[in-house]
Amino acid sequence: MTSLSTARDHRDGFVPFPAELAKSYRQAGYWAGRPLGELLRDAARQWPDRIALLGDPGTPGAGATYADLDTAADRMAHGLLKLGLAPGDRVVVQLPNVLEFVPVLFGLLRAGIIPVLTLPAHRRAEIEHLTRLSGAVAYVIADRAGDFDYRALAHQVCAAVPTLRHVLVLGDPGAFTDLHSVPTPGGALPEVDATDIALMLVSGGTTGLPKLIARTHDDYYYNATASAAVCELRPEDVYLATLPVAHNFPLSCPGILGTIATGGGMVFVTDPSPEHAFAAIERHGVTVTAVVPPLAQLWTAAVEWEEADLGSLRLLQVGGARLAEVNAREVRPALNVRLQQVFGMAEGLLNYTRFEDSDEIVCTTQGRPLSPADEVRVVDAEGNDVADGEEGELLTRGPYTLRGYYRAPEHNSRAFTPDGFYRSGDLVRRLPSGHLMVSGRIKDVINRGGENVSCDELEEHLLAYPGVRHAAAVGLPDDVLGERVCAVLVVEADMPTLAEIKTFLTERGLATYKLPDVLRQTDILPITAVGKIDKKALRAAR
Ligand code: OOB
Repeated sequence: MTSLSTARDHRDGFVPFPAELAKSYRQAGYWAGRPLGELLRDAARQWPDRIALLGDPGTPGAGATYADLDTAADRMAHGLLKLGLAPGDRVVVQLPNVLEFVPVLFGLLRAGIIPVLTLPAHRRAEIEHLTRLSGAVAYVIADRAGDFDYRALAHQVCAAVPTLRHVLVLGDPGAFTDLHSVPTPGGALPEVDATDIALMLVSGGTTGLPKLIARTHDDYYYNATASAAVCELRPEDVYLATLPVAHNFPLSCPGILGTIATGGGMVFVTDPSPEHAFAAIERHGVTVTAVVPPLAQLWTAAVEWEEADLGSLRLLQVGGARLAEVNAREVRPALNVRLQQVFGMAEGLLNYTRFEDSDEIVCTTQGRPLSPADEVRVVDAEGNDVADGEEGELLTRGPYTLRGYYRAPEHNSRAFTPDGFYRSGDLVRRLPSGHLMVSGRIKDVINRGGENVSCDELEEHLLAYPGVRHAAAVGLPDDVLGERVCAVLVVEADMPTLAEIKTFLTERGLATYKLPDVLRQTDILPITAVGKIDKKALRAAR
C-alpha cells in the first residue's frame, strides 16, 4: 500500500505551522497528535450502541449506531483505496445534507485521502477551479438536488480537468460509478500523520475565485473538540445540521465533528425553512443547531405560525454574518432557547459567546476567541495596534488558524503578516473582556445572508457580457439578507435586463447566490485617486 511518505505531492503548496510553534501547541496539549478519523473510532469504542445518525423512517443511514458508522467508514476507506485512490490524493466532495456524508467523510479521512469540501450551491466556475487547483482525482456527488443535475456538471468538469479519474454518485450514477458499490471489507488502513492535511475547506472568496484552506488533523481535531467543550456537548445532545454541512460552522464548530467527539446524535435537513427544520427538531428531539442571521430572523418570526414543539432545543448558534442586536434580543423570548453568537472563519479563528456571559454580552458582541492560544491583534491601516474599543482590522494566529492558503504563494504574501498573522479583513472592536464586536469588512466582498460574494469575481463575469464596458458589484443594505448584490454597469450597447444578466452568469457556471439581485445602469463609475472603482462612493450613491 502507498504510504504517505511516498505520496507527498499533496504537500506542495501547503504552508505548515512552523516547527517551534507546532511543538509548543503539542506540549501545551492543544494538539493531541491524533488523526481526525479516530474521533469516530473513539466514539464507537465508548458508545457503540448509541444511535449516531437520526432521520425519518426510510432515510438512508438513519438508525446507524456509532459501531455501525465506524464499520461503514472503514469499509468506505477500503473501497476508495481499492478503487485506486491513494493516501494524499484529493477528492472533491459536493453532497447535499444527507447522512451518507458522514461515512464518506470518515472513509476519506481514514484512508488518508483529502476531501475538498465544496457546497451544494457551487457550480461549474467554482468546481472546475477547485478541482484543478487541488489536482483532485475524484469527485463525489449526488445524482441531483432539486432541478439541478450534478452528473451533467461532472461531465463538464471531467472534460476540463484531466486529473479527474473517478466520479462517484450517490443515487442514479448514469455513466459514472455508484457510490454504494464502493465500500468493501479490508484489513489494516494506512497510518495517518496528525500533522498532515486532513481536509480542505473553501474560503468565502474575497478576491477572485475561492481559495483552498488546508486544515491539518491536529488543528481540526482541536477545532472540533474545543468547540464541543465550549458548547458543553454531551452524549444526550442531538445536533441538527441546518446549514450545508461542508461549511466549517456546521461541520466543526462544534457541528457534526464535535457531536461525534461527544457521542451525540446527528440529524440532517436539506431545507432549513421553519416548516422542515422545526419538524425535524420536534421529531428527533434536537438540542443544538447553527444558523446564519437571516435564518435566525425567519425562525424567530415563524413561531407565530409554526406549531411544532421546539422544547428540546437548548442552544441556537448564530454566526456567519453579523446578527443585529435587535434580532439577537428577540431570539430567546421567541424560541425559548439560549443564544450563542459565533464569529468564525474557514481560515481558523473562532469566537463564541459563553454560557456564563451576560445577556448584554451575548446580544451585543460576536464572542471571544475559543482558545487561550489564539492570538488576536486589532490594528489600524498602518498595522499599529489600536486601543480596546477602537475599530481596526482583526489579525490572528493560533493553533487552528492557517498559515497560508493552499497553492497561493502570491496571495499569501499579502494575506499574512511576515510573522504569520492572518489578515482577516474584518473590522472589529475589542472589549477589555476580550469580546469582539464586528463592524464591517475591509475586503471587497458582499455578505449575502452569510454567503460571501466576491466582487472581483462577479465583476469579471459581468465584464464578459457583450457590450459591457465597466462593471462594479456592491452590496446594498437589506433587512433580511444583510446585504443584496447590486451590479452597476456602464454599457456601450443596449442595457441588458436583470433576467438576461442572470441567465448569462448562470450559463457561465456561477453559483446562484452570487447572481445580482439588483441591476443599475450608469454613464460613469466613480474612481479613487489611484484609479480603482470607488465602491464607497458607489454605495453612497444608491
Ligand atoms: C464563517 O466562515 P466563512 O469562512 O464562511 O466566512 C468568514 C467571514 C468572516 O471573516 C466574517 O467576515 C464573516 O464571515 N463572519 C461574521 C460572523 N461570522 C462570520 N461577521 C459578523 N458576525 C459574525 N458572527 O462564516 C463561519 C465559520 C465558522 C463558524 C461560524 C461562521
